[in-house]
Amino acid sequence: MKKRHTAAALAAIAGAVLLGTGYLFLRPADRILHEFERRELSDRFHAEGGAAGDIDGDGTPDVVAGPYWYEGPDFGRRHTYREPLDFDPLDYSDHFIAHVHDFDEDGWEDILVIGFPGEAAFWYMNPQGGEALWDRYVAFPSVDNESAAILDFTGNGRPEMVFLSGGYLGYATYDPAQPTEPWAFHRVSERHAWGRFTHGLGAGDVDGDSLPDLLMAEGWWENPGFGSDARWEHHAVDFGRGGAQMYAYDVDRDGLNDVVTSLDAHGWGLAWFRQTSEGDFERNLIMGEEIEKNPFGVRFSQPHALKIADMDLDGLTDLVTGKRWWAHGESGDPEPNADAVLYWFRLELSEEGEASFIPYLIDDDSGVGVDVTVEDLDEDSYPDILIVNKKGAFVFRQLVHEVKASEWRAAQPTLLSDAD
Ligand SMILES: [Ca+2]
Ligand SMILES: [Ca+2]
Ligand SMILES: [Ca+2]
Ligand SMILES: [Ca+2]
Repeated sequence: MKKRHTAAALAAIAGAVLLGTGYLFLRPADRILHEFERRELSDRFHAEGGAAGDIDGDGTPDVVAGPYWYEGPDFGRRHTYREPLDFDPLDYSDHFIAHVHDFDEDGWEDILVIGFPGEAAFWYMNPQGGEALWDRYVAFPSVDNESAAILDFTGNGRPEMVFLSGGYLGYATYDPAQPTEPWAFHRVSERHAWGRFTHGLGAGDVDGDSLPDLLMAEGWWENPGFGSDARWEHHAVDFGRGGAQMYAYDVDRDGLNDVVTSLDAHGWGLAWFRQTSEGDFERNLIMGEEIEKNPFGVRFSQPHALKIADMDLDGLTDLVTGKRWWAHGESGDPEPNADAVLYWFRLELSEEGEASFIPYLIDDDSGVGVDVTVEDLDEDSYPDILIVNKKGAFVFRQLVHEVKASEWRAAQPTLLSDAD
């Protein structure tokens, strides 16, 4: 497909420099192409999310996809760490969100798995190499929310789980001296009518005091300090119907952290909410249901997983998301059989500080699960992507090279206003 741009449009989308002569100069950084090499690890449905970490301790990242882990750096050798099960794509797996960490501190990375929403989370103890199935321990008996998070939320160097349980929002911690004991849940909110299938959850510093707050579709909860007994104050904001992972960071670099979220995990919409000096949030649609609700005409439904990462290492934090194909089977949700696309959205700031997210298609036959892993898997500093979902398991290695200006231009998405 031939791509055309007016010079002005190209300057607007790429930050390229238009001189008075009408000749377009590209900065060296504007001639870098970011392409993704697709590697299919499996075409079976084992899980809705993967994880990365150095499982075999050889110094290179490996990847976890359901009951298997694959040896880096080429991911060619597969190992089984727990009972392998193939699932029907019309149904659901028992493995939604995973994380690699050495929970018992024996020097070998272990695997934490959050299962079907409302079910238990288990961690699997690495038997220090070998091919035996790993022993498993209950981390927490009932983890609600479809975007439960595993991260170092408290800043103590160890991962915690953030989720809903019994109608409360909170986080769970483990005791490294007793790693096989169930984790302790710390309530943050009042009790709500939240069920196991609640959508949208995230941790991020909304008010700029360096403490991570908690985000849900109905607003954010203000962290009073982890040592404090004070209740976390709820600030009501309409962040959509319930999306995926939610984030707070300063998108437009005005000194106030903003919120980035998918608007409806099983419908349409991706947006960033600009925080005003009054603490209100103004919605800026990145992608809506109508094709014209994205300046580049990109639209896809079911954005059920979202990650932030500086994909091109330009200092601005970009987005990775895609379609969760067949989330409710072949006839549920809007456009269930549309291409299972995976995109990254490059954040661009104009000199006036106006933010735009430029969509780049990575793949059209994978999409996302309930999670998407964005980490540097080949140790070249550029983030790569691991997808584990109903289509199978895939690694997308980011390849970066400088090209001629004409080749770079041809690879850029076309503005709708500029299309033939
Ligand atoms: Ca271990
Ligand atoms: Ca801001
Ligand atoms: Ca960037
Ligand atoms: Ca990389």
